[in-house]
Amino acid sequence: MRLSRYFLPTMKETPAEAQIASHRLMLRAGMIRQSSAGIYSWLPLGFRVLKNIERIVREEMDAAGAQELLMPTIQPADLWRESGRYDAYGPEMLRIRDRHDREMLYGPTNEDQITEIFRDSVRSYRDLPKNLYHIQWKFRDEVRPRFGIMRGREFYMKDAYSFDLDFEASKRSYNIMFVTYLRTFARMGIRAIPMVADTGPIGGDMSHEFIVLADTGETGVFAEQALLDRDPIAEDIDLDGDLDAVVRSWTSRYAATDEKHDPAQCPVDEGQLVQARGIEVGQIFYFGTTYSEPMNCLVTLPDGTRVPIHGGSYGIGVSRLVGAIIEASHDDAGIIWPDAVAPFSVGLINLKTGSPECDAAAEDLYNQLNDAGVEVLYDDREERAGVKFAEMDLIGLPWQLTVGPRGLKNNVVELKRRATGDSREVAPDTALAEIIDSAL
Ligand code: 5CA
Repeated sequence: MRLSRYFLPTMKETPAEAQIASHRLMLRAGMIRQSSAGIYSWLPLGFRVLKNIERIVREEMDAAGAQELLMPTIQPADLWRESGRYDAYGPEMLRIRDRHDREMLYGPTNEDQITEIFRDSVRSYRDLPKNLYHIQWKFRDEVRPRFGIMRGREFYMKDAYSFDLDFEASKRSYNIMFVTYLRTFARMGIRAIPMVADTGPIGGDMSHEFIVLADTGETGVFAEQALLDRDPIAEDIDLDGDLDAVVRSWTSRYAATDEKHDPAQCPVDEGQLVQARGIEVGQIFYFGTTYSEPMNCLVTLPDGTRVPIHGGSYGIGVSRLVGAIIEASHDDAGIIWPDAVAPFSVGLINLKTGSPECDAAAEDLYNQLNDAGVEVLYDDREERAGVKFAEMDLIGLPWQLTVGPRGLKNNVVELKRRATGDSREVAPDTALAEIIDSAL
């Protein structure tokens, strides 16, 4: 993509309304624009990151055996009356009436809807287990929407729903999601720590939140250092294996939000206990028959008896993750994207657009990167070098490749890694090989 043609409305000034780094940087980097309180448009650069995160979530859900579907954003109120939580949900639910005066709502979550779908289509215990998920916009009329897309009113969520015969089977579905979440977040270049959680309006009696450490997080957390040292990708867990043991190896270590932390009860030595702040990027719930009983979601057993299924639900804040990743990964100059979610892998800077040598060398690199399938944003604008460098640092692409007249005389370009700031002068071919090797 050529920057001269790209829609990237960056801002030099720090927007006054933004209180935390990710909100400031997303506005300044031209990723989002506010429409009304807690509701945002996703501009091209932000949308690319959102889609990258969504892709990783989808790949991991599919690998875990879950199946994707798509449910509507608007739901009938009667569905929520059937499950018994229409009134209980309170003012966070956006309630609307259609032209026939029918009561509708903009879905804050979809347990009721998926239970109806399942009930109407599934008869036998042989149809179990199933895990169905979708990635869809949600609306919650939060009292205080804040921090940009981090606590929005409209937000993008992956929500999955499991259906099992009994508690034991449901626990297995829960465990699969537990380890899948650890992998999913690690693939995005962040560490999320599972912590015991309250179930709130979703209901049920077992729940974990997955929390990413960041100074600006809304939640205070305490966690054993050993949890931060683990690498879920390297562990390469077999989803058909003994997941109880894997989950226990996480949950037996101390990790608690400040609401649940009790210094008197904490078994960890001070030297091993990390006190930090964190952002909840996912939450999983086991709620048993909370929905299947009132909604009559039953399956028939071999002996002919009909029993309510056991359910769980599993959310990931896809849009919140964009902010959470920035909170966990930025510096004074701007965002530092982890490779896996970066909107482009490389920012190619032409220091002297209009000079035949620089244009030819930069165009050649641009074409070769594109041909190799590397996503590259090419700053071909007639701008000052300082402006180009500052904007590249702001938008935080993993690699910066700079072509300038002085370097070209010696057949070198500058290759910089955004995360470390390390920069080297290398031959264009060497730079290409290194980028292609790391990006693909
Ligand atoms: N139905 C369950 C799981 S499928 C559910 O709704 N869980 S939740 O309430 O915990 O939301 C799931 C995830 O969505 C949260 O972990 C959080 O990352 C994200 N989320 C929740 N509320 C907001 C919000 N107002 N703005 C942005 N993301 C949010």
